[in-house]
Amino acid sequence: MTPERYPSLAHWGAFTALVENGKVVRCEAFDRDPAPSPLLASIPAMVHSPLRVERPAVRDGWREGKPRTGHDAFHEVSWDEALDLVASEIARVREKHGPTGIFGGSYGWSSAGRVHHARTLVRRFLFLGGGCVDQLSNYSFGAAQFLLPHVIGTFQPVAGRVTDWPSLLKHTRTIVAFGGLAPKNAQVGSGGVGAHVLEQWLRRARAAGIRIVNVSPLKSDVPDFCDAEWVPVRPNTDTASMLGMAHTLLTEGLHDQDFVTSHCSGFDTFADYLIGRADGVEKSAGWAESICGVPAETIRDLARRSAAAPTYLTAAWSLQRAEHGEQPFWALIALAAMLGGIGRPGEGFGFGHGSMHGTGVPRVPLPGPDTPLPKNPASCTIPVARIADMLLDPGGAYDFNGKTYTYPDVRLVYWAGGNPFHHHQDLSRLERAWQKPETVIVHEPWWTPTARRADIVLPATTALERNDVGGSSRDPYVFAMHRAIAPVGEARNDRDIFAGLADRLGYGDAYTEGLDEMDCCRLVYERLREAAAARAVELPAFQQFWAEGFVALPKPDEDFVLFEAFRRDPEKHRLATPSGKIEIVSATVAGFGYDDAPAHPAWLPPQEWLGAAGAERFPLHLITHQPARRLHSQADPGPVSQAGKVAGREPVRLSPRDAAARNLSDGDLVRVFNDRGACLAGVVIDSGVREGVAVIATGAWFDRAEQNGALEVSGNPNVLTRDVGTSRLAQGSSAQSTLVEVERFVGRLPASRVLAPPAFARTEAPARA
Ligand SMILES: Nc1nc2c(c(=O)[nH]1)N[C@H]1C(S)=C(S)[C@@H](COP(=O)(O)OP(=O)(O)OC[C@H]3O[C@@H](n4cnc5c(=O)[nH]c(N)nc54)[C@H](O)[C@@H]3O)O[C@H]1N2
Ligand SMILES: Nc1nc2c(c(=O)[nH]1)N[C@H]1C(S)=C(S)[C@@H](COP(=O)(O)OP(=O)(O)OC[C@H]3O[C@@H](n4cnc5c(=O)[nH]c(N)nc54)[C@H](O)[C@@H]3O)O[C@H]1N2
Ligand SMILES: [Mo]
Repeated sequence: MTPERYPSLAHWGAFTALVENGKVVRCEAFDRDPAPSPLLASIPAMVHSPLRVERPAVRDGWREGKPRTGHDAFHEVSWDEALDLVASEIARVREKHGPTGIFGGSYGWSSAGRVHHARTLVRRFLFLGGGCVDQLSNYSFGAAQFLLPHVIGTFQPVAGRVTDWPSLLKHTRTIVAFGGLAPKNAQVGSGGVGAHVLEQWLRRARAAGIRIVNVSPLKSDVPDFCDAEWVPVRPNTDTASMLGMAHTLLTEGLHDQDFVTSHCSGFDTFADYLIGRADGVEKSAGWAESICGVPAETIRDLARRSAAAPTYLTAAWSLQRAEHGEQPFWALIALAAMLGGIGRPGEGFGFGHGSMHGTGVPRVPLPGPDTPLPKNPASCTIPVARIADMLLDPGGAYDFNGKTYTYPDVRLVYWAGGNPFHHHQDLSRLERAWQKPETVIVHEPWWTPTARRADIVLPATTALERNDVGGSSRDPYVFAMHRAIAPVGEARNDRDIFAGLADRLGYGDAYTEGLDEMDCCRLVYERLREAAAARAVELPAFQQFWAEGFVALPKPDEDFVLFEAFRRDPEKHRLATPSGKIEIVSATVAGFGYDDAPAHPAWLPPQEWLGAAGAERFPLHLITHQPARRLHSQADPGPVSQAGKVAGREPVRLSPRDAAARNLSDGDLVRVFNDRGACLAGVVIDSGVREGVAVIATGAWFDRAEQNGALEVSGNPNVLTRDVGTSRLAQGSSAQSTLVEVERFVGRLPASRVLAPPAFARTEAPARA
């Protein structure tokens, strides 16, 4: 029997789903993808997983106000019953507590298809129904998003266009990459990836003789074939290394005085800081060494080489997901300004070249396919990572980007398309906060840790069960996603679930606008087609696009160089900062008066780092980077992720010396702990890990043992991370500022329970495959 074939798309790649007897049997990578992601192999198993939520379910004990433990039993109900219940809960809370009684921020990536993008849909549903508390920004680059507008007038170089690879290849001699350039991360892009190209660009860079310097605690952040220089820096201390480089440039007269005068503001004050006029501390390379652990000679040498030949500076987003994460990004810009190459091909700075697919990939500047949101009448948002603070402290005040706000009093949490019990820091604290709302409603295809902590779980389809259009502004393809199979169990599309609820609440027509699924696909595509036409790019009609399964955008005519126009004419092309220039010193930021975000880039030690007082108890700096074998927590139970487990748990990477000091060998089961919590992990000894550093990827499904105290048994590092904002300026997530200790696990091994569905009381005999 020949399988049926359906084009589709995931955040980690485009593919054709092969279907036999109504089941997805295989995913064949898009034939124009030069380096398809191995993650495609997890899709069939996940679509037909026993962990699928098959019917609407209500948590036992919800009505009695019993705590949400993650191990509660559920009873299944009919769709009618579930929708009536949800609609009446929303109506009740809205009536009694107003729109800010409902939390609908619902952060998370969910699907690549933009018609069925769950987070967009839940906010559309709640906004049209009167509003809700929303979440601002993201976990990815929250610090940068609110700092960079003060410095360069935009945060575009983080999320949007930076100098592209063809330009770098022609002009750059050295790339200094803080946090590396990791193809593991470029596997994914929000909205999907047509062609995985980072590895190609890195190979071309190598062939062009470009030296790559990997300033990172982890050697593998740049692939071996690049033959990069590895500068193993202490985590969270990059600012010090950059200041040390800046000091070298200044004191050796290697900086571009003309550029900092003509294109920047505040350089003299910063120079005073570098030579210690303000605080009596010279930020010399020797000073930097004592903080970041990189030899002073290496720092000086890097500075001199950067000044001697065209050098491009880039930093991974991870650097700013740390306490005071604003500082390394600001320091990088100051350093690039002193080198004087901003706006010149092959020089200047960028961010995230190895953080996400598409950074530096040439593409015509068109938006990706998207569905615009209506206005939120509640006009109440919190910085995304302040969710636990909000739930724990209703009415409490907090500072954010120059203003003071109060947290709303949330009674109902509505989550669709994200997994906070994966993504948030200090999950024990979130568990406490999560007991506060009266009702938690979650849409999920799978029984994730978050679904298990909901009161009402509504089963959502996966992308392969519906028609959609996917793509992103960072990839040169747009994809048709064809419905390949019937919904699994009684799963419904998020859009249809909300339509059913809006109907019950009296605004069904406003929600759907009378459009069906295919109308929406056509609309998303047509919007893109119009935007393209406005730039003289002609895209085929919808019919043809849908039949062919994808459309390729043309290559741009010219290389893109960030800030080229500003460099050419800083008067005519002023930046959107108060001075119109690059603000090495920001009077606006200074005016906020925050001790954790001063007027210019500065070394501010985080609470937890290897130089902290008291670091003896927890002597390892924990890095929780993005997982190579999955997207966040998605498909953790799938075969690709499970094949990477060690001793059945998420691996923890340690340097040979740190492993030996604890008498640990490869494959040992360990307990990773600090005062906030503990999780199990399996040891991998890696000589490419800096001493004093432990690395656990994020995303193992959070699973709390009932015995053994608060032990987390899968290896979810967010039981260890600290839940504080990066600073009062940006309030970003600071997951990377965490100290831990590691010891051999002794005692009875708690079973993992999260890989089987929760206990059920079914309303009728189930037909669970
Ligand atoms: N310690 C630490 N923590 C981190 C980070 C870190 O570096 N360190 N990184 C942070 C970052 S940058 C991010 S972006 C976040 C990611 O956090 P999330 O985006 O919350 O992570 P995902 O696992 O992708 O969660 C998406 C959820 O949506 C569900 N889903 C998929 N498709 C659909 C659908 O069609 N409908 C519905 N209703 N649901 C669907 C999936 O099953 C999954 O549970 O994590 C953050 N957490
Ligand atoms: N395969 C896969 N790819 C992904 C994702 C995924 O879940 N899976 N998630 C995507 C998402 S949502 C995001 S936001 C991006 C995030 O992109 P990044 O933030 O770039 O990703 P990370 O893997 O957290 O960090 C990259 C590397 O930075 C290094 N690093 C950590 N702390 C420091 C530090 O203080 N100093 C220096 N110099 N280096 C440090 C670590 O060794 C780490 O491997 O990744 C995206 N890519
Ligand atoms: Mo992210």
